[in-house]
Amino acid sequence: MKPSAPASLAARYDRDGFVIVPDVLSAVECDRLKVEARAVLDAKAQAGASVHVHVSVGSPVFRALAGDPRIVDILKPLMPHGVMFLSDKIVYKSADKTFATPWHIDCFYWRNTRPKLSVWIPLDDALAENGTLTVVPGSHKQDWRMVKLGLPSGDFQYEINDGTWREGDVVTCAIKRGSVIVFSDRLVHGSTRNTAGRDRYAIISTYHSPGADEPFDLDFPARQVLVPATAG
Ligand SMILES: O=C(O)CCC(=O)C(=O)O
Repeated sequence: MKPSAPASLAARYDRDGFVIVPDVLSAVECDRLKVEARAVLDAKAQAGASVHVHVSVGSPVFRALAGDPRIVDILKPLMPHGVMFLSDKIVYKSADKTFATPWHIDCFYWRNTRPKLSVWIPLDDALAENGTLTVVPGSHKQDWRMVKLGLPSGDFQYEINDGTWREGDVVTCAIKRGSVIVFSDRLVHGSTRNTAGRDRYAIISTYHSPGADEPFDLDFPARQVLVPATAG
C-alpha cells in the first residue's frame, strides 16, 4: 500500500492549532538576537519582568525579524487572506525566573478582535527542563474559560484552571534554538518550569490578516502589512 502523503503545513495547523518548523534561524543569528534581546531588556524592560512587549518598536533588528521572508513564507499558507505584523515580545526565563507560564489562550488578551496567530522562536535550545513551550493539540477547536491570575510580576494575567485535557494530551515542544512554533490564538499553551538554571530567551511575534485598524491595534505602532490581502 502506498504511504499517504504527509499533511501540508496548513492542514496540520488547522488540525492541531500549531506547527513546528525546525532550523529556520541559524545558531549565529540566534546568538545575535539574544545579544539584542538583552540590550532591549536592559534599556526598556521593567525591573524583574519576564515579559517585554513592543520589542520591534525600538529595535530595527527585531523589526526585520518580524518581516523576515523565511517567516513570512511559513505564514503565507496559514494566512490565505494576507499577513499583517501586529506586535512582538520577549519572554525571558532564567535561573531566577523559573516559573511555568500558566495554561492560557492568547485571544483572552485581545477579546473581540480578529483572529491572530503567534510565532514563538527560542533563542536558546528549548527543552522540558528550561521552560519550553507546551501545547494541547486540537484545543483551539474548543471553548475555554479563563480566570484572572495574580502572578507577583504581573507577567501573565490569565489562566485556565479547569482544563479537561489529560497529561498524555500535552506536547512538550523540545526544539533547537532558531526553530519556529506557529500557534493559533485559540490554542491552549503554557510552558514547563525552568529548573535548569540557565537562560531561555524567546521572541514571540503576533500576526493577523490585513484589515482596518481595530481600536486594540492602535497600541502597536510597529504594525505593518507584510502580504496584502489580494496577493496570492
Ligand atoms: O514563552 C513562554 O513561556 C510562553 C509565552 C506565552 O505563552 C505567550 O506569550 O502567550
